[in-house]
Amino acid sequence: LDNQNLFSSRFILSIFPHMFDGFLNESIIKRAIQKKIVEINIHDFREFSKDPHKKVDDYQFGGGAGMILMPEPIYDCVESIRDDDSYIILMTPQGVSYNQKKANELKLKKHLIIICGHYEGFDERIRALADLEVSIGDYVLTGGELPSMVITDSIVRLLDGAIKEESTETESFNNGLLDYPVYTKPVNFRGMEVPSVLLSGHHENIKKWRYEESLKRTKERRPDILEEKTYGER
Ligand code: 6GU
Repeated sequence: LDNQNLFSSRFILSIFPHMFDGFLNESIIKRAIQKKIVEINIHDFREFSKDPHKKVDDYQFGGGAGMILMPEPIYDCVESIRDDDSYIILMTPQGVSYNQKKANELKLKKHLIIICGHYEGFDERIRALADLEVSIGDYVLTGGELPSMVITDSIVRLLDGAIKEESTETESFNNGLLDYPVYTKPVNFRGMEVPSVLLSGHHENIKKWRYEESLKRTKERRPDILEEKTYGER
């Protein structure tokens, strides 16, 4: 069997490396790093600035408000870590919308480099470095750091050994449907009962109930993904 991710590494470029402290040091991500399922390195491209004050941004030509990230520190930083396998992502609200399908594609990349912009924008020539520009949704954030954590989280949990296999197989979006409702103890909580079929021990009926609930929930909440599932993938 070809284990796609026996070892994979991700390099995140950001001038705010401490934003990643909590993310890398808790829960599933921490464990995946300890288990050597993934290696994640944060590179502060400010260290590549040749300016005596470690400047990485400047005013824009033509006039206008806001500071723009300069190309050189980012190019120098990328060139210090890239190899033939590197796949380079630029986080920007102008990028393609991120989704589960993209996560499944990106988990196959052995060596990801994720560039986080910050401030008002980045020099257009930085785009030439990227294989892909990614946005995590139609709203504006102060920088690419949170988005880079969002995509890293979605990828790491898919890597072999990061979490129990079953949980990624049945979850929302993977079969193109939202999750069915789940319950744990107690059977009666403040008058709200666990559906009796789940207590029946009848596996066929449980399976059928879950599928129907998934379908119902998807119809109610996300008819858009249901249509994509029915008509989209030919
Ligand atoms: Cl990738 N960056 C920023 N700054 N804002 C965003 C985004 C990225 N995705 C959605 N909003």
